[in-house]
Amino acid sequence: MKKEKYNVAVVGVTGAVGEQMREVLEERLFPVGELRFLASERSAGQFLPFNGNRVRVEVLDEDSFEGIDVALFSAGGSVSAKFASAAVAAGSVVIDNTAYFRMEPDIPLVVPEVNASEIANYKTRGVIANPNCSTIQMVVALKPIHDAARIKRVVVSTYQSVSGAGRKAMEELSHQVAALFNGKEVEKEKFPHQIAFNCIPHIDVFTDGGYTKEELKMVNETRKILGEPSLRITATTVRVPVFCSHSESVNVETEKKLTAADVKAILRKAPGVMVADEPEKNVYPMAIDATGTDAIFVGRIREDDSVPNGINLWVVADNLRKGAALNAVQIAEILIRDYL
Ligand code: L14
Repeated sequence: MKKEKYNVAVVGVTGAVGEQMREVLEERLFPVGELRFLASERSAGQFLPFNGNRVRVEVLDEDSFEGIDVALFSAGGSVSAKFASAAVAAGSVVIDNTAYFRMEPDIPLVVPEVNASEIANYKTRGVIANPNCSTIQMVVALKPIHDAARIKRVVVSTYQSVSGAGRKAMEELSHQVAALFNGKEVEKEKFPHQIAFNCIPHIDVFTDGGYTKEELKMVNETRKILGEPSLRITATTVRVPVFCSHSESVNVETEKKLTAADVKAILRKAPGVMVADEPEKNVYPMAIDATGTDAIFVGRIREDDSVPNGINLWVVADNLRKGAALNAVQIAEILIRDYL
């Protein structure tokens, strides 16, 4: 018999994504039975609001998952590495928002608008991986184009907000801006350089080939989610002094010719996508408009005449919501509807 309510644990509940997890669960009326807020010793003991109640944050340990149906993890890869197995052993399904499990072949990597049917494969390991924020917003826009005309190659450059690096990183941007206006020394900790009034072409760590891990995540995760292991795709990921929402310039080459009008029509019908493309009225997607919303905004849709079948897109979404918390909760909704 189907349960009416599901016991949910949120790991990393005090973080920037954890906060959005709480909001999204509440907003979408997720049928929450028992709710367990989990965090490190440092953050435990505080109370956080949920549906008009105050929920105490408990210390995460091996015994935290007794009776939990769905465990949403967003406390960093090392925490997932250490505690996901305890959750699975307790019978929970883990939805993991870190890079830790994403590329494991027997773990589904899911964006509901693109490959919801993969959720069925949670059974093998008890874990479903939530993709990287920059990957999620791009594949939601690419999938309907791929279905219509087969994508041959993708070149993407990102303009990523500081919130992806967490609350401290957001404070760092504020503090640097204030310091500069007050003639004080800029302090830096979360980013390798001053982020205020700057662009830093460096997210996550560098690998031997000269790409950062963030760039390789976009390449490998996109291939996995689209089920195209040899898709030609290259990425440059850049941190910009924006608080929330990531923007992306995406160049796409397709097998079949699509006009800009074709692409607009395809994207207008695409699930999760909002076309914002009226250049004559200065309407195009922007980070400040996307923040706090659920959609993937696509605009600046135009033909790239430097190749036979090229299209340029500008794709913007709230990286903490669709890029993280919302995507995870959407996965949880399908999981409980179809499998638990
Ligand atoms: O892979 O610093 O989920 O903006 C996403 C945010 C990696 C770091 C991931 C950032 C993270 C990234």
